[in-house]
Amino acid sequence: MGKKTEELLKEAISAYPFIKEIKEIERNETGHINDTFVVKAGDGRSYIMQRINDFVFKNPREVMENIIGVTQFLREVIVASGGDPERETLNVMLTETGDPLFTDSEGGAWRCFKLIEDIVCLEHASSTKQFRSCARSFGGFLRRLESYPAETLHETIPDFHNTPARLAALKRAVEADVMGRRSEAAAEIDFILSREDECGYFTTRLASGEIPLRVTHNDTKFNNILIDKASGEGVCIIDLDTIMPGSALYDFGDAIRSGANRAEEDERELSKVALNLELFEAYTRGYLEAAGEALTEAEIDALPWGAKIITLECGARFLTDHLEGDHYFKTSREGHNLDRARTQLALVADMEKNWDKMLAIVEKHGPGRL
Ligand code: ADP
Ligand code: GN1
Ligand code: MG
Repeated sequence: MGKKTEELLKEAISAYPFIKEIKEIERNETGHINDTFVVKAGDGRSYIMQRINDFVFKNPREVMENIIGVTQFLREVIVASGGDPERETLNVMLTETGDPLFTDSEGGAWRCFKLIEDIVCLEHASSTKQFRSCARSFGGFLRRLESYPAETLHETIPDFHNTPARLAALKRAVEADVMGRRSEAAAEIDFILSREDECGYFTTRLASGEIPLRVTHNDTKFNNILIDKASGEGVCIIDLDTIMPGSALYDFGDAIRSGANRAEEDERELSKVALNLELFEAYTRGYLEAAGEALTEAEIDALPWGAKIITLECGARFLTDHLEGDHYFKTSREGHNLDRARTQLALVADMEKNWDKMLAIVEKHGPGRL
């Protein structure tokens, strides 16, 4: 950690009076967006301190308003069902002045959560049983938020899963080519643009009402669920920065993209990238077990499209960031975002190869067959 960041982190910690003494600070490198630190206090309690990425989130206060609203709502639902609200949802800690945000001397926005203990956080699922359990957690999350007043949510990132808008951004980045990286990415650019017709899959169906708008998480990457170390069950869904009205297809899709890929998101050996169909089936079963009754038949039929379009969109986003000079996603090596884009596109290609099998799996576990 740079000296400046360490100073600013300490400044932020001092805004939280319950952290009287710092025993240990560790950086958590899992996410691509925020700066995350685990802070162990003198009394043995631990906290997550996060500096919100203000390049990505232009209005951190609105992000926190969404999170406070949603976590308070979830807390009541969890208590009513006999669950443990300290473990099953994020708990936002307030500063000495009762604020969910602390602004440091350089204008950086910080927040603090209770650390959830005895969990693991993984890049992709290690067993079908574990993935199915996590799918039930994500499906349950959608159900728990069914009656949340969607109109009170801020749109923290406009057009977050507007795939045609993502493609338009890619085209602008290709055109501008500010880093001179266009020619090495020509095959990837072609791959995406040749699927342009499919990119309106979500937007046209949401606009026509064929698929309903719901309160969705929108970033259901597998490392955004904390898994109980002992039981292997999904415990808590985290990273609530992009909770906004959206589609269940986004949430299903991103969990498959991230959790059911046989390879890492930044794997360079593309022959390792493939959709694990057993994991796809496990997730489909778990998601439908928990959310199936709330989903419409059109949504269930479209689940494979959720997986494919979200993966394609994510590939386009990584590629755009690569072309623009890596300002959005954190990178730790040269060409990191290009590598990530390549894995996403290889996964799309593998989904296309297995398309009939994906459809058959959803059909097998779809409405009336649970
Ligand atoms: P990003 O937006 O950068 O992905 P996240 O909010 O997902 O940030 O946090 C990054 C990582 O920090 C998570 O993947 C998880 O490993 C860990 N983490 C975040 N919140 C908690 C928490 N309350 N308890 C335990 N671990 C957490
Ligand atoms: C980011 O924040 P994190 O690492 O959980 C991104 C997602 C991408 C994902 C790709 C706010 O997720 O949309 O799908 O990286 N989050 C944001 O790994 O852009
Ligand atoms: Mg995250």
